[in-house]
Amino acid sequence: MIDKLQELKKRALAELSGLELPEHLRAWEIKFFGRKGELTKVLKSLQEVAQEEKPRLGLLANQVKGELKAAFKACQQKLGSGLKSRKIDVTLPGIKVNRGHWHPISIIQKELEDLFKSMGFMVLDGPELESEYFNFEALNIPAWHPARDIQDTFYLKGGDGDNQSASSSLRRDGWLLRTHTSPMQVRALLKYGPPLRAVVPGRVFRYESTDASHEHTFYQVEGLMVDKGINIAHLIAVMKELLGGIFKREVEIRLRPGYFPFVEPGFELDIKCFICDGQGCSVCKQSGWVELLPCGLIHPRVLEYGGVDSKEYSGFAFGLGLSRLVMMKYHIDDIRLFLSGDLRFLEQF
Ligand code: FA5
Repeated sequence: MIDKLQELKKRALAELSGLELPEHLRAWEIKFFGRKGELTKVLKSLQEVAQEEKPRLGLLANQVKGELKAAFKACQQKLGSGLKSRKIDVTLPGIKVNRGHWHPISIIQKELEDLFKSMGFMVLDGPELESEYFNFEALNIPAWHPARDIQDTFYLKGGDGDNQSASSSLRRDGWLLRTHTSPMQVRALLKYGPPLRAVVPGRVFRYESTDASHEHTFYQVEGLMVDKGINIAHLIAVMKELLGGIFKREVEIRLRPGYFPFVEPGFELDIKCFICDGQGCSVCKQSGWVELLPCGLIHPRVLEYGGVDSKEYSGFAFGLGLSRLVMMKYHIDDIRLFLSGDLRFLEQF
């Protein structure tokens, strides 16, 4: 035990004298004086030595402890004062802090907001946690309607939703994660009334399997314009302005009939796939076209749900797939990259 104590003292002092920076002191202290430190262990083992040996060894152990503590204090003072006298070159460049930057979806969202503001549209925000009433029913999709199956939905357990409609006995009045930004059509009409021009960018959710062009969480921009005499010509003019403003080049589009219960007539506006230049790839599912911009004239029943007289007013609405638009703009070939959190991807923007 005596040899052990002497050896420990010698080694601890040698290590202490070798320390050059104040930040190393803590590690030394833990090594010898910590809860499981070397000296602590020796002191604990004193309990096991023979009774007659205890006074002598106890004295020695306490001496070693005292000497090491004193040496530690002296070293603390020496290194501490060394730090005070150390010169700091204030002209050296500072440590660069990495500043964040906008996500590619936010970049395009802001561009779109500016574009629509310049055309007199309001930019609105809507709830991501939505009632079945606004997500479906007020959009002319009652509970029995097969169109509900098109959008696989994350329903929430419990809750009564918004008790807005007394009409349908089949209505479940539950809460869900909104499957599209369209619920804001009726919410905005109820709040502001016509004439109305508004866009609503936002995150939407669908319970579906993912692939290169499908995510469970993605972004849309809803747009609507309601006034007297609004027709398809207004819709096409605004769609053209939108695509020209974002792509700043000629974009090949095709318009085909599309079915959405909340518009009549309804269209699907597709753009030629930028990833493969129309040749066919995983993003456009080998078709050469990307479904981007469903739109149409707002169904009279939806206007009525929004408290608008459909005989006096008409309007158009569109639901732009923002995530897919960003993919086309930056030639991104997999939608899953957006939420991957991969800095190698994000730092390119
Ligand atoms: C809708 O969501 C309608 N609310 C759009 C609408 C609004 C029609 C107003 C008429 C009037 P759809 O389910 O097709 O429609 O989605 C709209 C766009 O969102 C699609 O064209 C596509 O670009 C994008 N989208 C749809 N599902 C996904 C998905 N899983 N991942 C990424 N983008 C998607």
